[in-house]
Amino acid sequence: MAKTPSCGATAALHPNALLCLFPAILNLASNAVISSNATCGDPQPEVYCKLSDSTLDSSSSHYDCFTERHPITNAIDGTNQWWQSPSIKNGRQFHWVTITLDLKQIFQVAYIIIKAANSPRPGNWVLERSLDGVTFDPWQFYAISDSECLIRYNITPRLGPPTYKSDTEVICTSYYSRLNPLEHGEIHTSLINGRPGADDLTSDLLNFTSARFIRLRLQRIRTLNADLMTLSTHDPQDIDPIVTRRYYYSIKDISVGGMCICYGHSSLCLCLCPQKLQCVCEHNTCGESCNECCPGYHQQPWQPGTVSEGNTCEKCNCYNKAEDCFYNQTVADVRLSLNIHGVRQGGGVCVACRQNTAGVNCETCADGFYRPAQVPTDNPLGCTDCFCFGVSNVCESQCVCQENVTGRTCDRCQSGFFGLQSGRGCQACGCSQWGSLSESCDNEGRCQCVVGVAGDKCDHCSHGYYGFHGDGCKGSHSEHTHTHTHTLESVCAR
Ligand SMILES: [Ca+2]
Repeated sequence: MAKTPSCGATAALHPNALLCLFPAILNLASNAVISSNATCGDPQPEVYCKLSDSTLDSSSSHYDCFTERHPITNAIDGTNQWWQSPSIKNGRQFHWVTITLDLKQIFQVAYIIIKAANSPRPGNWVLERSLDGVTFDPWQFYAISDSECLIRYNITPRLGPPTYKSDTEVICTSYYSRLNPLEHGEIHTSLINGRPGADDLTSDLLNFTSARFIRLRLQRIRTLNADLMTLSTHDPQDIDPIVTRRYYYSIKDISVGGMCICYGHSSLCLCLCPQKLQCVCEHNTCGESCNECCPGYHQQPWQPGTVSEGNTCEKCNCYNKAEDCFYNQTVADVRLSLNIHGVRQGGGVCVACRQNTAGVNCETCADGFYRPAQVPTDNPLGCTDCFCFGVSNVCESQCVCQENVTGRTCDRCQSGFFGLQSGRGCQACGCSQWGSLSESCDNEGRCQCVVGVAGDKCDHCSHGYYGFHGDGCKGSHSEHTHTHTHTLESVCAR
């Protein structure tokens, strides 16, 4: 019964392949919290008889639920002590008893084995499961007869030993509600084995078998056929108690075979004591259930391990400049991300690139930084500050300067400009084309004038010179003894 999904077995046959992993199956009931809404002897002492004691005369054996208690915890204590419900001598309502197990976290349940004690197995009942303890879904129906499956549960009975046509089929069976044996009968319910997805766990089957709460809703005690008519037509309290004291439920053991949900990425489920079990994740997966890729391993999207694929999470290529990354489908579609083999495959985007790096793979430099030629992408020094002057914050070894600004760091004006100011760039020198030695000027905007020319912009004759023109000013002449200077315009006007 306790069979790990064959994925694990297949992995053993192919030790070199990266295949899925499954942890061992544990008895989850032994750590569960169990409760029932009715127990023999609670609140007052109660006498009962056993169906297996064949004679019905008053000298047959009597027992009581006082000297020996039968609390529901006996059903998971690992001993032969048992839980017992009140007999229907106390009333018809004791056909309906509910037992609930809280596994305290969500597990994948592979099978459930229930062992009766001193009574036949329950007749009609529903095995249910829940993730939240509020909404319960049926796992399987059990009925005294095949016709009861239709009458009580509106389900076509599955004849013979239970079989399953789909991963999520909920069947009704009378196989485990038979009268014999009168004591110590067993109910074996398989939730994985025998279903189509058992060999390579499907998500449907994983969802179907996931549970934190398990509920047994017992709805009808199995009776001798001879008593059936009497019991169905009379109130039990009007029937001879020798008959009704024999009808109750008893369970000496409930085993819940299951495992941590690790999505095929763990072969070990460890106790994080006191009370929690957790997967020891492999394949670079993280999370309580190995349900996500570890930080830095998001080059491909997370997937559960399968028989054919381990689906190991793949490391992002961040050139050792980032610890984490995330997966982006668009980045994958347009092939922007390099994997660790330098191939554009996957959608890993590095997060918080260090050392002034940037980009999907931390392969470029952040604004204001550059990588000198010959320095490799994974160099531990990362990128170098551009030290650009002014507003420009972009460089590729050479800063990208504002207009009229030059220098690797944009720290000086281009020829013909002066007065570099951060954010404003440089002003034109405005040197006169005819009166200047060059187009450049000093930091105050003063141009270098040819002989005989003066002014910050070299645009008029100096004292003693006249006739400002294309070749400068002429020397002093007697007829030009005036002392004032001539502007270019006044000269041209002569
Ligand atoms: Ca027990």
